[in-house]
Amino acid sequence: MTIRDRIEKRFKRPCSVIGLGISNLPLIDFLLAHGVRVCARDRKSREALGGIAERLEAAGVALRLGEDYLGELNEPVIFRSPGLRPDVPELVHARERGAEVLSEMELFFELTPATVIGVTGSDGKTTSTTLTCRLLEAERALHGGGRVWLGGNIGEPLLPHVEQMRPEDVAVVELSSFQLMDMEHSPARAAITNLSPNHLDWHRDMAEYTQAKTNIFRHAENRMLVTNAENPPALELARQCRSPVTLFSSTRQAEALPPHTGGSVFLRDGWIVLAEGGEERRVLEAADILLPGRHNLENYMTAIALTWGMVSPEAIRQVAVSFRGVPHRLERIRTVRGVTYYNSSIDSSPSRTAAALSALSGKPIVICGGYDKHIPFAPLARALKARAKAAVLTGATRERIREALEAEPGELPVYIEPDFAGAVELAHELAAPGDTVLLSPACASFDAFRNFEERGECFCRIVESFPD
Ligand code: UMA
Repeated sequence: MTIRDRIEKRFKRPCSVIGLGISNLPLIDFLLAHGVRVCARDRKSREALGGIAERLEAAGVALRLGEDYLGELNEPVIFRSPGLRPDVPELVHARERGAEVLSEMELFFELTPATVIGVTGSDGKTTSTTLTCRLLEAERALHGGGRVWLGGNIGEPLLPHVEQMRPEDVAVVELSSFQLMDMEHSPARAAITNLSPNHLDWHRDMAEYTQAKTNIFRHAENRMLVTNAENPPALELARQCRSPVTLFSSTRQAEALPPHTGGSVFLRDGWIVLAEGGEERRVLEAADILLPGRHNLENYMTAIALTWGMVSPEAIRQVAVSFRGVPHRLERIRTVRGVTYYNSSIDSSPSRTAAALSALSGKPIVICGGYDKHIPFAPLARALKARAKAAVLTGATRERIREALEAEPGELPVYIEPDFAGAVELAHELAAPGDTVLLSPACASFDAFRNFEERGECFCRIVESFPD
């Protein structure tokens, strides 16, 4: 049966899609393209959605927006956005009356013929996910094989591509606790990078957050789990896993690891070694890894364990010597005269800028602004007031962000420079040794660039041109 037949059979009646963000807008397009009728819901008003409501209406979607967006939730199938808690009373009632509640990610798992590799954890999941993808791509370039797809919480929904996927392909997905919380599928190969308190504004407590992560290995498709032997909460969780568990450690060797059912990845004589079934294999010389720090060594261990048997040491080394980090996402460009520059051009919404600010230690000078999506900037103003040293505002939204900053209590030096290159130069002039300059626009780039990559590359070029 083709995917089209499966969709037509499964979704005969209208579906509800709750939350009109990165995950669900492509989901709605996918459902519409397959003839499914959709009721789209979001707590935001029509105005706050900035053009999305009109586009959906024109495509024949029924809308329910604002305060009562969960009213009359009568559809038999309901898609939940990651940000919406699965236990809000309306969803609980819907389940009680027999409705099925699922997500874009679950439908992807259900439909994809590709082998799925999934990564979750409190830290390092984006780098580990990206590395896993890079290792598989390097192997494919060297020795052939199926296509490699990268997506999930990393920001790229994969469902729209599912019809192009083949059984020989591999899909590498980053999974958040929000996505995992009620998931009834698991990836074939799974990793939990580590566990530490996170998202406790959304999860009830640490126990709920931790328990959500178990869905990455709990369901029938799972064949292996990889986790960090040096992280007691992750190790504890791995005890619940029925598939073989591979442990990695950047401080202990195989002999010293706690008993476990799968392989071991560790350091011996400066090499990353994988031991399995009584055999040891040197995989990569740690000194070859371009990315700095122990946490990146652990990210490599995660990716190596996840792709074991799928990639050659040659492919791993190629990636190690060339991979400089996830481009445009908190990408450290250079330190010049004591000032460190980060490119996070991918941050095209206030929430992404807030996340970037909370990931950096210290208070950076932030370059913000760009294309106007007519979204509210109060959350951005709050994040900047709490975590920035100064803001340099540029692009089409500069005045709107300035107004939002003026309305927010607290002090923050604000500079306006309409031209993007001028804004980068200005941040450079303002910075003193020890400072950090962060490009995190909180807006899309279309006012001045073709896409966020072009904007990030422009930033990097200017930063590279600053004299030592
Ligand atoms: N909404 C409601 N009611 C709610 C919650 C949300 O109506 O109770 C609406 C919002 O008004 C908004 C829409 O739903 O219009 C947004 O949906 P969302 O917050 O569920 O997020 P998406 O835009 O779909 O993006 C999500 C992830 N965001 C969250 O989990 C909060 C993105 O991860 C992810 O890239 C994307 O799906 C694709 O899979 C972001 C993130 O911060 C980057 N993730 C957290 C993290 O990594 O730590 C979990």
